[in-house]
Amino acid sequence: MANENEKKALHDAMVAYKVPGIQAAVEAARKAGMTPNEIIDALGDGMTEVGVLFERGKLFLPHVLSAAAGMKGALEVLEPEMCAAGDVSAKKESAVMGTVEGDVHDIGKSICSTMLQCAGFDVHDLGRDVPNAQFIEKVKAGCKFCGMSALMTTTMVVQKDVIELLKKEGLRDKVVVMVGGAPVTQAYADKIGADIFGETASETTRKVKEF
Ligand code: B12
Repeated sequence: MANENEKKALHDAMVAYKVPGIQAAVEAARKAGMTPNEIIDALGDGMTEVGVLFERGKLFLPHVLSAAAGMKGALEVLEPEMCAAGDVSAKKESAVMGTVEGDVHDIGKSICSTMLQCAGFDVHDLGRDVPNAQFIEKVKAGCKFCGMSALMTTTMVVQKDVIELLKKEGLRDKVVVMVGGAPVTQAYADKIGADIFGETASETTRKVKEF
């Protein structure tokens, strides 16, 4: 199948967690004609594998940090190209994105932010460990979409807290709430009353555009 070798090389370079190796695999994939989205998806698969190996004690924190740095570097390189290929004619709706309070995992959230931006959205990315009140302020300021990422079972509950806060402020009907992150499921999104659950950045962008 097309680009299967490059996909495997991207995945393997992430698992090998060395930044120069990741850069070289990205370069080779671009030369082979893979799109930025395809490259990011393959790197994301590799990052997930890094997580599994970390959980099994086969990789340690410095390795995870190095893989994360490689992923971020790749995102920076690919972002301009992604945006050039994106649907810039789309109406510019604004979206606030952030990783919830108490959680510093921001790789997946940043991928989603970048893809939304490239799809023509005006994205206000608040970063990670974002205090609940900052999401509310952005909705008050006019953001029509509010995206919250949580990577830990201990922080996914914060997504619910922000939704409750939106209700308390009378803002819930004015905003489309999106939730995501590895432990979050469609069932959980339904339970806390979110509008959109995104398992991947591509799926998130598709659902947001449909909304
Ligand atoms: C990389 C990583 C780190 C890096 C983070 C670097 C960074 N800048 O993000 C570092 C090393 C800093 C780190 C730290 C910690 N980590 Co960590 N980490 C991971 C790891 C290995 C990978 C996460 C990742 O980047 N995945 C790849 C991305 C591409 O996938 P993703 O985030 O799921 O995103 C996709 C989708 O979910 C979706 N999506 C994501 N966000 C959003 C948002 C919206 C709105 C939507 C719609 C969709 C969406 O789209 C994305 C792209 O397709 C996971 C393992 C795992 N299985 O997830 C553990 C993991 C999440 N970490 C864990 C833990 C415990 C920690 C620490 C507490 C460790 C410690 N003892 O210090 C600290 C956290 C401190 C804190 N307060 O947050 C646990 C959490 C367990 C739990 N309770 O649930 C995990 C599961 C590992 C484990 N089993 O132990 N970690």
